[in-house]
Amino acid sequence: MKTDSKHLGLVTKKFNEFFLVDLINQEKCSHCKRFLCKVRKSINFKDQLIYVGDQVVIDHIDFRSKRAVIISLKKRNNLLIRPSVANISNIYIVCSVEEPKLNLSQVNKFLISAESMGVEVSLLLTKCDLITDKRRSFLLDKFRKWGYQAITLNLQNPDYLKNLVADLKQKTCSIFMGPSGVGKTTLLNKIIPGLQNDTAPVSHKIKRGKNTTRNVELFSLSNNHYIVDTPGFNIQTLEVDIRLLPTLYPEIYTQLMDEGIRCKFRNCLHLNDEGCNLNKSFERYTFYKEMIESSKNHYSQTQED
Ligand SMILES: Nc1nc2c(ncn2[C@@H]2O[C@H](COP(=O)(O)OP(=O)(O)O)[C@@H](O)[C@H]2O)c(=O)[nH]1
Ligand SMILES: [Mg+2]
Ligand SMILES: [Zn+2]
Repeated sequence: MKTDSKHLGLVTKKFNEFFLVDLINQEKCSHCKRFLCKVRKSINFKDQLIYVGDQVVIDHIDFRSKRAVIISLKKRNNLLIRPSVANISNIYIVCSVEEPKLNLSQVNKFLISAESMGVEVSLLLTKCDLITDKRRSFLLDKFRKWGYQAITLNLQNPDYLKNLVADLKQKTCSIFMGPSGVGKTTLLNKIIPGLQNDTAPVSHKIKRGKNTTRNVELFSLSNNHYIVDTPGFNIQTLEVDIRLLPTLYPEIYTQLMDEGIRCKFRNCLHLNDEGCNLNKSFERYTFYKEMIESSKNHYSQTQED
């Protein structure tokens, strides 16, 4: 039962030379539209690799054995490195309010690294069952000032998930990123019907989670809505061009764009007061300055090497 009609597909998983590809725009259950594919041998993708999240054209579809052949690769919108995923529509930075404790400098780094991808960024605060309502309101207010309408989660109370699921259904390919142990995989297991990925308790000794999520995979929430889980990792150094940093902080770019604030120098890094008109009385300004300084050091070190 082979057909030679070509179909557009989405790569949801890859292992060795095989790819799992879902047909796109098909109102079928995920089982019926998922095919095991190889790349046609005669095709030369100009040394381009195919990543999870890529759109491909498949042919020689065999509906019985659920096999097909990838014959071409579509142009991608973006490619995230570590983990390698193509065409993400938005990033959720996931951080727990306790266990592991909220680390504001780390949240800042994750947000900035996500903003540098040029896609929509949202903030999810997990484990809100471990804090009081007062503390939760305090945190919501803090992150509102950072420019983010955080979504708070409490997995003891499933009502909290509704907002998130509604949000996810507005997006095509979301990715959960954040430190390990904050509950990303637990969340995914609750959201995706039938999913039972391994989760790991936070080690009480080191108060950090174990990395249990390894391979990148797109999970289907519903037709044409996918989510990616990532292994937790900590961002040590951030490799972002310092000239771009002001465009990655909502507190700064809204002043420059919406309020039309102009500094004397066109490429002002907003570090000194002379000629700089930016209002610097916002909480993350210290982080911003530290980031510029450390990037400068990093830059001068690599210049000397
Ligand atoms: N108290 C509490 N614990 C949670 C919650 N969500 C996840 N956990 C626990 O946090 C630990 C780490 O979860 P996991 O999903 O593996 O984190 P990941 O590394 O971010 O994928 C597990 O022991 C979970 O049971 C929550 O909302 N509240
Ligand atoms: Mg995990
Ligand atoms: Zn300035």
